[in-house]
Amino acid sequence: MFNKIWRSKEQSNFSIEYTKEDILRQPVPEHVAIIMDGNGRWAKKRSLPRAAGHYEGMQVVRKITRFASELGIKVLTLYAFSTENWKRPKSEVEYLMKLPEQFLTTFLPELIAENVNVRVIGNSNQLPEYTRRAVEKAIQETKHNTGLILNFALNYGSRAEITYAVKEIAKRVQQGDLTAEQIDEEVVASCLMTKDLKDPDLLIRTSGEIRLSNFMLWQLAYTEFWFTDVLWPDFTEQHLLQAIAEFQRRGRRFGGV
Ligand code: V07
Repeated sequence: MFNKIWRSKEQSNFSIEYTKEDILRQPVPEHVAIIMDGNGRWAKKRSLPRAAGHYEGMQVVRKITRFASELGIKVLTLYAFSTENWKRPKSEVEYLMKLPEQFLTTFLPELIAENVNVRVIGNSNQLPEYTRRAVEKAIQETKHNTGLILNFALNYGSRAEITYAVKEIAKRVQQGDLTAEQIDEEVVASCLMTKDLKDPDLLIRTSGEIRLSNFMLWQLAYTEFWFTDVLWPDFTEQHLLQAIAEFQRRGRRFGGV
């Protein structure tokens, strides 16, 4: 309570700054999902190549992963590359595909030391060999870790995920392992790539876009949404605290009977 600092609008975009301790007094969302948008725009504003924005965005992934772990968040799902992103210029796609390897070469030892469990959702088959190899190594070397689950959505699209699930279920029915009557929400959820994860409690999207862009359509049915104009490379720990504080405030207002 006493840690809140009031600032004038000129000094900061926050009317109230929160500390980690403020936030930890109430339940923290267990699963936070983030659409990390605005890297290209961040670069453009600085007359830098788009790649510079992606690189800076990757540094923010490290920072926010550390902080999510400190806050005791159980699952952090990050939208790193969508099935739509293949439509971008070839050189940009090539740069993006090198980021997982670059990220993990320098950061995997820390992830291991911090007991982080790396996972990926999305279609890995279409990824370049070096990308797949780096990601697979991280998954293998952290698979017994019991701390934060760092879940990257990589070549992920929600409609493709749901379509795959429908096919899976159709095959089971065809084989006689399941009847049409037995298909319920639990069966559908068990065929999604998130089958071992609870649904996100909080979705954050940066950069001022107010849409889902084919991200976790099924899983976000009951999720609280928090949108900000801040570009992903400018996203700080304080922004995450702001989002969680708002999540907690909504919980207090509607959580009662
Ligand atoms: C990417 C940086 C963050 C902003 C969004 C676009 C650019 C981290 C990863 C990553 C993915 C899998 C993995 C380890 C790291 C990543 C892509 C783009 C394609 F196992 N950041 N980041 N992958 N950006």
